[in-house]
Amino acid sequence: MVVKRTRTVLVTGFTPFGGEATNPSWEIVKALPDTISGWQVEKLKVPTEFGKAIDVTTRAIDKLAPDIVLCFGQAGGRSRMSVERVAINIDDARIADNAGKQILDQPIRSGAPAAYFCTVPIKAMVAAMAKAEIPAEVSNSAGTFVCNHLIYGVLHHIALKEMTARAGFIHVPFLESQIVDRPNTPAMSLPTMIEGAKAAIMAAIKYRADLKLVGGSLH
Ligand code: PCA
Repeated sequence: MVVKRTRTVLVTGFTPFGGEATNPSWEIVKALPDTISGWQVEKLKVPTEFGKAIDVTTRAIDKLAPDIVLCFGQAGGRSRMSVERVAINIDDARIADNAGKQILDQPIRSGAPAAYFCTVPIKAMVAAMAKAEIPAEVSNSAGTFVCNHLIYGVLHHIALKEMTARAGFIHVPFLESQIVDRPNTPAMSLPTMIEGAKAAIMAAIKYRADLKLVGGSLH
């Protein structure tokens, strides 16, 4: 007998940081439905802290064995939903994290690869959001703060443990409430970003469900 297990996508969002009252990434994740395209959607709130962010997320990966891990983070100043292509092995923080730690020019994992490519279908995810009339783009840098740190740690963990999970990261703009006192700064509404997240997740699920072989082409 073939037992078909429910497939799972783990989605994460961050706690507010840098003096903000909210973090759109967690607001988006919190509002997602519990199933998308028949897959289970597991939601995790991640602290904006070096080290701890990776620990909390990799523990959830080990527990849930998700087929897809999609992390969200705020990128204030960006005007579009940005699907990240790559994570680099460096911490170099402009501000302190939520534990008061400001790491400068340190590798995340010494001796580990300089970078990992995200393993979700980034172009298909951008196209799915564009089709839903939501501004989206591919981004070639997730920065060098806790967001890049987290996705690097997740991709490294999956590689070391030889898991089949695919992982990616989406940076999102500020919410309107965050730019009230910031003229000329882009923002996006929460409902729009939730729709964008759903479209991106559906595209990642479709790709993962169609994938016959581990390690197939990404586009
Ligand atoms: N954005 C930060 C960390 C947490 C978040 O939401 C970043 O871009 O690194």
